[in-house]
Amino acid sequence: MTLDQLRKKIERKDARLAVIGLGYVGLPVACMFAEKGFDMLGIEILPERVAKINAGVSPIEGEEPGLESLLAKVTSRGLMRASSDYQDLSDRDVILIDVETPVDENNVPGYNALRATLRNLGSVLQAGSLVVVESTIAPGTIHNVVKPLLEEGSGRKLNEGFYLGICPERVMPGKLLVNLRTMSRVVGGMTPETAETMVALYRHIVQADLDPTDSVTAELVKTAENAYRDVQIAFANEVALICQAVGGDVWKVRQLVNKSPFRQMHLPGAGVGGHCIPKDPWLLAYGVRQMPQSLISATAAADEQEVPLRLIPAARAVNDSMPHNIANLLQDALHSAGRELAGARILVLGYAYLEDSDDTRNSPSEALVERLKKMKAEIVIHDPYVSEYQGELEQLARNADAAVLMVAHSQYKKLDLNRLKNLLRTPVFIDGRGLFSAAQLKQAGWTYRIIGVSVQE
Ligand code: SAJ
Repeated sequence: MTLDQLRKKIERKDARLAVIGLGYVGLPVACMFAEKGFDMLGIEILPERVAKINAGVSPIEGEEPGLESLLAKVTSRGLMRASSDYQDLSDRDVILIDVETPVDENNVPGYNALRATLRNLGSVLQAGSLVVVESTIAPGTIHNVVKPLLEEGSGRKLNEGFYLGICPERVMPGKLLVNLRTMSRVVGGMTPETAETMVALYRHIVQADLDPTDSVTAELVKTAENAYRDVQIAFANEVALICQAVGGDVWKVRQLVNKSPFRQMHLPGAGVGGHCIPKDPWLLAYGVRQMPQSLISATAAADEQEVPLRLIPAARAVNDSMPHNIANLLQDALHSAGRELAGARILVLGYAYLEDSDDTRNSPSEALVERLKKMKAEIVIHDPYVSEYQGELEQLARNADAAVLMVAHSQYKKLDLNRLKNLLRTPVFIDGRGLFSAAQLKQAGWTYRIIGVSVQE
């Protein structure tokens, strides 16, 4: 099938689609195309997820408005089905890949899930089909990893036997469907005609801009937009540490800085977690290491090709240090209250990585708890969204020697500081997200520390 024939099939909604990886991105994408009337096959390696999805039950935790009902609708109407068998892909015209792309302890993406997916897909890939990677990948990965594996596996040449592109997602837990519908997307094709065909596909589910470009640009945009956010947050965190040291209040400083035109200082806090921000800067950095010579501009002198990455690693180091800063504030406050950290009972408020979410991936609270345990503290954790920590807050607070607020869950904004203080053995409060003012905590009688606020005792 030629690209032109494929595009016509897509426009008529006759193209048979598939999504590999029915996680927090793949599942809503599959449902949205199915809802538009496409024949959708979802490939998922976990049998229990396949069974749940075919029963119209979403396996995704947390509040995802509309997803459960949409999944039930498209499965009950037979528009979408899930399978674990890659052979089922042999009649698919378009295959979207939404598998995880984590980095290892050396911040290098192993691409194990992606490579396995590509090997399995290559062996069943139908001639003339279009493969689109939606996962976030380092610049150069389409050229260096995806293209070779698909050509080897299928025995076909790119742009002759199959077509290839990348269209990174811009979703956020809690807003999966609305983000997919309303956020613009960069559409990177290995040829301009492929990009145009991809635009025809995504036009069915995306109401916002679809920006056609090449694959390297698409890889760069996705990783750079998240590296940008990480650096911005790191700047706010570094200013917070400076304020703590020199007698400032970062929350006031930030408010006044942002009155200056073209300033948008982000929120300092107890750390940066999640599935995107801690990982994507390293994918951007990795792109420099894996970019083949052929793609580096011929004019670049040899030494220029070793791009000295200083800002991205430094920002990651600042953000990763914030849970340790919280531990230091806690130790300092306990000393003021005549307590040692070793043997103290610490109530951690919030274990998710993000306010009003149940997602704990790369949670700063995890790093804090690890550090406090090393310092011989006894830990109790509360989180209204994370199932294993949904205990009774006041029960958990009894006889604690400190409360450490790590996540700005809405519930915590309504904490009765007076009532809570009377439950603790030692009234120490560490505010890692700037939810409360020094005046509020002082008035309630706490020994307190607030991130980015110097000690006013
Ligand atoms: N955080 C701060 N200060 C800030 C903002 C966030 O400390 O000013 C922390 C959060 O507490 C959290 C982490 O950073 O631990 C990440 O927060 P996030 O708001 O960036 O939420 P994510 O991880 O879900 O980011 C996603 C990203 N979207 C995609 O990758 C498609 C990100 O690019 C978006 O900017 C973000 O959602 C969003 O706000 O939509």
